[in-house]
Amino acid sequence: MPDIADRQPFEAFETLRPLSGRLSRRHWLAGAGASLTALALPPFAAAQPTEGLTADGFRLLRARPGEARLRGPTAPATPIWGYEGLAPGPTLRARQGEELKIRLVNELPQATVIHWHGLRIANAMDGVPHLTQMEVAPGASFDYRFTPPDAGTFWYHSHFLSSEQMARGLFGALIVEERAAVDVDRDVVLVLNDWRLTNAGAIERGFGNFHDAAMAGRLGQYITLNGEDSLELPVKTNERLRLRIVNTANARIFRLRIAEHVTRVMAVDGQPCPPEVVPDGVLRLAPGTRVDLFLDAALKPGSRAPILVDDLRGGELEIGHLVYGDGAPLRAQPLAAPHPLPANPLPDRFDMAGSLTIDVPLDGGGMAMMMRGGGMGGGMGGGMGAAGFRGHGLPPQDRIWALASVASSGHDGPPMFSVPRGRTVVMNFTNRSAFPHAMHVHGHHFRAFAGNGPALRPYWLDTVIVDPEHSERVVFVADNPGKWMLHCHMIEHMATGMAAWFQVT
Ligand SMILES: [Cu+2]
Repeated sequence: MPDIADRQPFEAFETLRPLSGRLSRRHWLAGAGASLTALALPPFAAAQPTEGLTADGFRLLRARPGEARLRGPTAPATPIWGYEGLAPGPTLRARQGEELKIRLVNELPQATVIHWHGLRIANAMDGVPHLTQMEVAPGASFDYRFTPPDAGTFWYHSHFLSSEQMARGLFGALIVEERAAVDVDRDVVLVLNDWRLTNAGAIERGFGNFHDAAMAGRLGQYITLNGEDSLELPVKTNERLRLRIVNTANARIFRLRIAEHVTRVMAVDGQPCPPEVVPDGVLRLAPGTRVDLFLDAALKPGSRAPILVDDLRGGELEIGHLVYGDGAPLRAQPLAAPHPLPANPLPDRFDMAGSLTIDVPLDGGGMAMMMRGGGMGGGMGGGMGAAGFRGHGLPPQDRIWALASVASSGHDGPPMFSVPRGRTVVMNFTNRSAFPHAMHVHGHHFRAFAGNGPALRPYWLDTVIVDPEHSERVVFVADNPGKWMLHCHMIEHMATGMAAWFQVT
């Protein structure tokens, strides 16, 4: 069990103990000649290009089979499913307050839908099968159109059979640009994912198997940035980069750092926060979460600095590098400390006295019996037996996890709660299982309390890590009418009961 008792003031950025210094050489082959294909864009590029749109103004997003060179440029490509056949899919760019029109065309052999993670948009566009729309059959299409209220870093992914469809590659970043330019030299999207591959490089099957579901979820043994085995990100001395990091993995929590650089968090889960230098440089990123960093490239021309993630065994893996050009610095000195990003129009007046408070214990999974000394009601006998939760929409053998003692598909049965629009909701998540969970609320951002008192942490979230034996108390104004899902973003946990929905009327 990791020691997570000592909370940093800036809780998302948990300190990682200094590591042994031995770096994996997994990528030693990939350094020379690796492609320079970071998704780097000029910071003030036009939001959505108008070319390539349908006659009625939609951008086509075809979900279809494709190939990706996940193991480097020389290894055989991996057959994937991706938007436009790419994994990650194309980075979509929108402008705050302007309508985005996307036509999903399903060229897969399965039905699918798209969920727009973190976007506070109309419920009918949220992309949750049965709750907000029916799944889109093979050969069919669905028009999504919405106006993002918030500028920031978001992402999109399949929300149908997602243990399989996300593991096959159906995800991508969605950037909503601020109305006014942000003072950075470049805007770089970094999509962080893990993949479980066979020796031959195919996507390993066994999606949603019982072992994954009852344990940490599906973890992959290959880690990519922007679908590349070893990303080379070119930089210039004294350049300021905005790095938009997105964790699209099914279940893996990454600890990520960029060696030899100071990084400053500017936004979390798409929402600006007071700029804060990351303690020890290590970000802890749950599945589904995003962090916007400003990085001032302070090394000499010709330098290289690794981008590292933990390997879950106390070591680190190199997954890419900042590669400094040999030319002159971009400017003589790095830029001064940045101003905060402009705030988004979030509902931040919490009526605590009139709030609806919901206790949501998180139960189930393997090892619960062991951990709880055999006495936990919802635990799994011998670590792997039937959990015995009552449930909605799931057969008994798939009821491995529960929210508030109910194992649900997340769209069947009654809502966990129903509130009138505008009411403040407090949710108290208590993790009584042996695994961390990443609790995600659709259609809303929330604040987390700093402890048992009234103080709030200085940032907004749409997904919060709840560690074993810990609680997280969050608050939001239920201001978005509709039927919204609430679930663990370890996708295999979601698919086996750790899901619910609530209604805002
Ligand atoms: Cu979970």
